[in-house]
Amino acid sequence: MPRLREKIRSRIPKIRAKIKDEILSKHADKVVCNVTVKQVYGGMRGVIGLVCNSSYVDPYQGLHIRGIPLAELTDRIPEEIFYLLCTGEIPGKQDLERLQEEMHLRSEVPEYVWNVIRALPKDTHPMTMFSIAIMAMEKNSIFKEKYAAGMRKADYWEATLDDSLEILAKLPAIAAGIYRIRYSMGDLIPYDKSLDWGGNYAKMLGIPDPKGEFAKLVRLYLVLHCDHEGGNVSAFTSRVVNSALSNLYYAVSAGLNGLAGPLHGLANQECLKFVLSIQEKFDKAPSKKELIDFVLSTLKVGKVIPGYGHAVLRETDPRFTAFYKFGDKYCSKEETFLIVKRLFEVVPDILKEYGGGKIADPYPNVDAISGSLLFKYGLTMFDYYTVMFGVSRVLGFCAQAIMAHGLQAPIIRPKSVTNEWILDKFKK
Ligand code: CMX
Repeated sequence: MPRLREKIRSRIPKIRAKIKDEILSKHADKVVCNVTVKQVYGGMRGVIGLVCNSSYVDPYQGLHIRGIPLAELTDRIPEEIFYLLCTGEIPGKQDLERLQEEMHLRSEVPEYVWNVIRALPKDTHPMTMFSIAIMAMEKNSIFKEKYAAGMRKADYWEATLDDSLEILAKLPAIAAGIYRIRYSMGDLIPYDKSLDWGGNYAKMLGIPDPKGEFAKLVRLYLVLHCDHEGGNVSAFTSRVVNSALSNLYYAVSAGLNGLAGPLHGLANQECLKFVLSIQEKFDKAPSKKELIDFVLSTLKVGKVIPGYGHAVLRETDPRFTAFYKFGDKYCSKEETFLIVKRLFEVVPDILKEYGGGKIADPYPNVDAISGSLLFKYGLTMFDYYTVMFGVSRVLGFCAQAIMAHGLQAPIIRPKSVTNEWILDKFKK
């Protein structure tokens, strides 16, 4: 039994006691935030209605994983981050090895998953394939089986941990397999039990990587996208679905479906399209003046500048900064990266002024840069990029689900009202 399981088991009663004795017993009826009519109509932006202990996004300093700023975690590997998300601790060498062994044991993808993927039309979006692949395995849910056998509520978290390990262990092979099948890249590349999670994913994609730089980028990518609080579209969707005790296969697939939207995870695909359209128009990295004109003309036709803005952040995303450092080190001559750099020089100032300053966050988010780096290493099928984002974000979906069940969180069910209800309320 891996130490991860024991760590979580020992933490759950402590967190439950903290919530009961220090929070609910003293503050249960206190108000955490007021909700305005504008927020009710405005996508609930800024409404506090959820607890997520795995990560926190400070508007100015960005993502913190279990209280640790992301910038301090960029040299870690994704398995360490998963352990951290679940337990609040970075694993020691032995604990990490045990988790990796557990993943290796569960890594084999059932043959029928490949049959399902291959049966889909060739022009199916890779995110659709990814979501379907997870759903295809739903019959194997340990949670589902134990629930049917009368599992106690106190044990939900453990069955969810089992489902998490089953899904996570198979994700690199599934995601890489989708890449190879969808783009006719040849045979599937076998899983290598001597490699880590990210290293395996990089290898199974089959991108030539003589210096190991691509594997480094994949590990960094998987660390940077792992979690971003509980209220973003994908994490929230995944949690809502899981709160109905739909097992993790349903919840992960649902979260991925949310991630597939262009205002969320698909933005990285849109960003690279945007960068490539600049490259094509100017046939090289454009001058500052040319770029300003291009950005202004994009805004003028009512399009968003992909990769800029955020619902919570109000400063440059530290995930963007981490990729930027990688780019400066390994991709400094790459044209797509140079365009990204130049956009960073001009876009924030334009967005600050645009629409009378209506854009809350004129700075880049992670999607503004990630694609330009993948592109440099030969991962040029940019409609695939959100799949890589998804592989990483499932770490967060799983950690959040395990903890929600550990705390025996109830079904999520906010209240909605009608226009008439609102009019009536303020008439009085
Ligand atoms: N370019 C042009 N206009 C933008 C903009 C951008 N990059 N970002 C925001 N705006 C506009 C909004 O469309 C909105 O316009 P309207 O009032 O006309 O509807 C206005 O500015 C205010 O929006 P906001 O409060 O600043 O931003 P939201 O919280 O509503 O939306 C986000 C956040 C990310 C959807 C938005 O900034 C956007 O569309 N960005 C581009 C897409 C993108 O990069 N998405 C990835 C985000 C990261 C992720 O979740 O994965």
